[in-house]
Amino acid sequence: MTMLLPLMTASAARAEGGTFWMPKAASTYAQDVDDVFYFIYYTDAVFFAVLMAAMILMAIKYRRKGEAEVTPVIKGNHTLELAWSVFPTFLLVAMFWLGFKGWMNMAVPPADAMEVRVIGQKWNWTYQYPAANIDGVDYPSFEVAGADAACMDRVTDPSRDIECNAALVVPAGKPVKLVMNSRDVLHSFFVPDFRMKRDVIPGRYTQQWFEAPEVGEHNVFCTEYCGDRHGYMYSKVQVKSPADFEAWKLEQHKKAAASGLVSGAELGAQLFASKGCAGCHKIDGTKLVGPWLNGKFGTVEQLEGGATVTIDEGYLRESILVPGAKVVAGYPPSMPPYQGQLDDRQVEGLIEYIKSLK
Ligand code: HEC
Ligand SMILES: [Cu+2]
Repeated sequence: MTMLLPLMTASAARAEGGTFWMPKAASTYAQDVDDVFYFIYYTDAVFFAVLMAAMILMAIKYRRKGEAEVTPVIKGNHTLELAWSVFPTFLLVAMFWLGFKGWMNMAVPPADAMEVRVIGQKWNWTYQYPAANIDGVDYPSFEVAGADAACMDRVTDPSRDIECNAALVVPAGKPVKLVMNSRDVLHSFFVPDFRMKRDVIPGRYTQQWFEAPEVGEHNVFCTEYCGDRHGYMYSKVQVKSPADFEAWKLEQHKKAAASGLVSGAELGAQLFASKGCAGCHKIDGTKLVGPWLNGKFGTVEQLEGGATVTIDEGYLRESILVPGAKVVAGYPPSMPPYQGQLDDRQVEGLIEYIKSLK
């Protein structure tokens, strides 16, 4: 039975528009990944067939036929050796080139990509959508998280359906950038239909992007074993038409506003005042004890010692928790470390706040 499993999943994949090897391709770059896969696969298949056939034929043809037969001494053949080194080198360079090109495309999100924060946690995913101004109204950010209350008794009854985990909802035909980190251990965000997989790491931000051209639903798996209920870190990507997506998003924004939930940036603004940041940092482009923090996100910072760093989520997090790790050029290393004094939601709030300062 277990032997049949790969065959069964493969035929299920085919039924849904995939092939024997791959589930259906549902992102703009999925075909590039498949092309590299099939190029390597067929190259290997041809070499395997030729080598095995040659080996069997030679084993038969040149076998030792009698006690008296002496093994000939063969000194080598330069032409042959060069040929079988150079020819495969071209094939390897082609594999590298195809793979590298595809990887570069996947690694660099388009500038106009919509951003969603993805947070991995034992054992579910949280998706946070940023605050937005829609038709002149300011709405707070919102999140769709883990499982809803009705799903929670699955914790005591593992047979309960796990499909009630929240889904990542995105618009069709638009690039989406995921900025991901973990609240606890290493996870990995994998969407097979998109050929997209990236580790989700505590204390560091990783990114990946995708564009799904068609409306549909796709599986999300955690592919980094993270504990007992690793298999429960199951979710969906729901690709909606742009109009449906906007309607859904507006509804979520309104719900968040009605619940009085403060957005990450608002929490950050409160902390900025209450945790003493404002005593050393101004947000109007002037210097105090420390550098001003408005308009900084995405720019390049000069560090003490001559190095530079691009100000992204990872740098902000480090600057807040362990400011001594990278000291801004021209300033004393006098900022106190906030490691252990702020929880993850608070650090994220401060980062959201600093990102929002123009
Ligand atoms: C005692 C003064 C002081 C306090 C309080 C303080 N900082 Fe700083 N901060 C500094 C100084 C000085 C630097 C520049 C030297 C360095 O990089 O460590 C700095 C650097 C930074 C940077 C890097 C800025 C850049 O341009 O690269 C960030 C971000 C930052 N602080 C955020 C915060 C936040 C958020 C808080 C409150 C939770 C805070 N700071 C509290 C003094 C302070
Ligand atoms: Cu996990």
